[in-house]
Amino acid sequence: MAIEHTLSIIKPDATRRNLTGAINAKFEAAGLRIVAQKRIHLTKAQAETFYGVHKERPFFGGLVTFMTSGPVVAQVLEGEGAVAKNREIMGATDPKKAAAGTIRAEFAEDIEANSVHGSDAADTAAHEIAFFFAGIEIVG
Ligand code: RTP
Ligand code: MG
Repeated sequence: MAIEHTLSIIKPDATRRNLTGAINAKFEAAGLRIVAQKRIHLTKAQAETFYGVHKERPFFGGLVTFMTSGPVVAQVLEGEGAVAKNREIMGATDPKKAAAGTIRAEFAEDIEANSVHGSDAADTAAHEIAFFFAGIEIVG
């Protein structure tokens, strides 16, 4: 399988509980390399743009409020089949449905405050990485 890059975000519920290292340990144990990383506090406009695909969904307003409620850690993960592998390590959106051992099963508070974001396909990964990082910041 090809080496891919995917965009990951450690969400405000997880940064607040000091879980950045524990989550990164899971990525690294699974063979994903963190090739870029930065801690930022998203503005409302930035969160609305990033999650624009969901703007008609009933949870959009709550999601934007949550994603701007504290700092996030945006990161680029590199590895074989990184997009699908990261989604597997994250687990289902709703932590009640997430498989044992996944990040969301272990750390998420609920379906909204679910600790991590991960790109869902190669094309969205490229778009989402470019939203947060310049090429010069990605060091494999
Ligand atoms: P993500 O985009 O953050 O990686 O999560 P995902 O693909 O598993 O879930 P998605 O359907 O794309 O939803 C994006 C984020 O919106 C919040 N959400 N809240 N209250 C709700 O019913 C609800 N549903 C989704 C979650 O933070 C979810 O990760
Ligand atoms: Mg999604």
